[in-house]
Amino acid sequence: MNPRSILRRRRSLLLSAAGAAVVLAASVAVAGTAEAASTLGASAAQSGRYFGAAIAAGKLGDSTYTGILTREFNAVTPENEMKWDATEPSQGRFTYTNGDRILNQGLSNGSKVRGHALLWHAQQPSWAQSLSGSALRSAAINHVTQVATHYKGKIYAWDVVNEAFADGGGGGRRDSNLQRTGNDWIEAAFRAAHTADPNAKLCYNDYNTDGVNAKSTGVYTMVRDFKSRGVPIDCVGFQSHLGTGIPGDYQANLQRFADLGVDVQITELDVAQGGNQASIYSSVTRACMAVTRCTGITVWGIRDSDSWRTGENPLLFDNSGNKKAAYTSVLNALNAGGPTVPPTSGPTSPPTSSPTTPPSAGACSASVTLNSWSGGYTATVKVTAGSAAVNGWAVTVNLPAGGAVTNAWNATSTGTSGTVGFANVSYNGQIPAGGSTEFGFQGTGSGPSATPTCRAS
Ligand code: 9MR
Repeated sequence: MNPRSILRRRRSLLLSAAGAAVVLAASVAVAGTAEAASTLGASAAQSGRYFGAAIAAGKLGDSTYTGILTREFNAVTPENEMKWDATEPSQGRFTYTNGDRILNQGLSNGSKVRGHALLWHAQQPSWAQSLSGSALRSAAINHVTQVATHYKGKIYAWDVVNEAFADGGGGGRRDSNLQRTGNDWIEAAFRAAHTADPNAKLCYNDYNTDGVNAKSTGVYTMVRDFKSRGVPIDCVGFQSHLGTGIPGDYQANLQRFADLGVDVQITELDVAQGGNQASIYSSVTRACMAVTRCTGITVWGIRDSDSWRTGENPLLFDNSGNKKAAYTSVLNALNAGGPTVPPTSGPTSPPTSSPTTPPSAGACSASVTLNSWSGGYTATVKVTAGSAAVNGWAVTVNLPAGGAVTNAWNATSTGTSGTVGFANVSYNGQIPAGGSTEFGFQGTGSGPSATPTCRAS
């Protein structure tokens, strides 16, 4: 959908919800403490949070722009430079020049870098737009793997998948070429990203999910399912492109996601200029500050003239780079403080240390569930311990001729075709008596038809 019409729809939703919205405080508490910091980033950092901006590589030569950037912000997001059309303009040819400029700008300023976005229905290169089925699935997973590998160890959080849920009341997925490759495309993307960069936080990011509504509940249900099945998701991004209102349950919505065990982040904040702009900015900031797992806020641009919302003046600095009232309201809300983000809420990649004293060995069994499409599949393998605890396991799968394993998660693999071996990784080798764990792999051709064998150690 055209971003303008998305925004129009978004705004009408907000307006229609205005009657139910909380009454916003007309004035903002000023911290007035010795700790009050004078820039957004420094102020956010006092509670372990970041305050970031989406930036454009083409503007880094503008000294007013970079002056505000380096003074105020301690996180950056590339507005367009890490999207699929920018990073893989023709299939298999990767271009990172502008993405790297954003990365280096951020890192050299001591900032966190949010990667945006590995897979999205929009801003796909034309070659990907014309693919479908297994060719698109493979290309998409390869894209995730290549880009996340290029930036491995440098990205604080990746928007692995952007805007995959539909608007309207259903709470279901948006139709797209990616969605038509199978409902599991999102988890396949998260698994590939986790394999490529185990230390980046992996986020799902969307708009119109800023309050409790059918769309955000659809995302919530997906995240809950991912957490229950061990799909590596660490965070959810709430874009928060707001009009003249804010959902009354904005903070409660953040909190319900945080309660699932993921971080939450405000990822693309901008607010239409009007009487309420400063107080809406303040409300968003206070909501994040009140949620322990809300790790940071990003505004979608620096000056009003940098915004994608031409003419709406939705940002914190005016066209000349002067601070607006909204800036002051955000700074005050940050300086008012909130629960500190625990340092332990870093990437939730599983521990890598191995047990030193292995428990005694026992038998195991394995079963496979396939999700197939024409020319490919993903397999989920359940490994179940027998009557004794298992300290390590090896599963053997026989693949039909012509197919190959392209990607595996939660296991190491040996071989890609014919008889393929999978073994536990450090964090899932130990299975209690009668317990089970899961690993998965993706392949071309048809999936295995016979029950895999399992050997315990
Ligand atoms: O701000 C981005 C603008 O420069 C691009 O033209 C546009 C293309 O779709 O994408 C804008 O950023 C979007 C972001 O990547 C995802 N959420 C919505 C943002 C505003 O459209």
